Amino acid sequence: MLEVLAFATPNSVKVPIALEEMGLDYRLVPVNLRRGEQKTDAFRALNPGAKVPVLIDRSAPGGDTVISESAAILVYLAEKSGQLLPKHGAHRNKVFEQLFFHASGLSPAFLQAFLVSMQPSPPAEARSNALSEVDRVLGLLNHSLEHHPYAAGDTYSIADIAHFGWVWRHQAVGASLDKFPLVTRWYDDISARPAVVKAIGKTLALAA
Ligand SMILES: N[C@@H](CCC(=O)N[C@@H](CS)C(=O)NCC(=O)O)C(=O)O
Repeated sequence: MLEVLAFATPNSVKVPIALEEMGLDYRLVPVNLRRGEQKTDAFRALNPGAKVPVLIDRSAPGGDTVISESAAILVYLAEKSGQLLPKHGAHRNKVFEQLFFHASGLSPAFLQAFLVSMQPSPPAEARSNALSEVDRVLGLLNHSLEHHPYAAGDTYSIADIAHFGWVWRHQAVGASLDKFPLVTRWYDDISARPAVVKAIGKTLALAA
């Protein structure tokens, strides 16, 4: 059984989406960020960075495996299940390209816009700078989708799941997909996948 320490957040939702898509058994363990549970000694022992998600695999060969960083968790699960990450070739390289773009570009841009939007009276310039960076990364995703239906190629992969986690929260950060028709098509397509619907329901229930 896999355990996922998570809350109703964009980085968390990626993990149950992957697990539902892969058909792996798992248990969600809530870490209530509103109550600061990510800052407890017990949680920091699992992730000194004090952030969700964290995956614990108690059935890993060689003993318990604990992993943080959502993109690393997605790679771990893809390799464990043999799904959503090609084993060789150009498509695999493109999945990693998108995952690194996600971790270094798209995710920080959305996080910054989210943090600005949480301020009681965000300075107009900070808000506009944050949203223009979100538009830049969405433009890059839109550009990738001009060449193929999914972020890294012709088939759905963990790169799509990584991007989807944050794009799912575009309204909360004050962004719009209107200028990005291919991102809109991709987002609608992924939102309708049964595994995604199920994972979102379970993730939102963590904050209920
Ligand atoms: N790079 C990390 C970011 C994780 C992250 O920022 N998690 C947020 C929720 S989406 C969190 O735990 N925030 C709690 C805090 O900052 O105190 C990943 O991809 O997993």
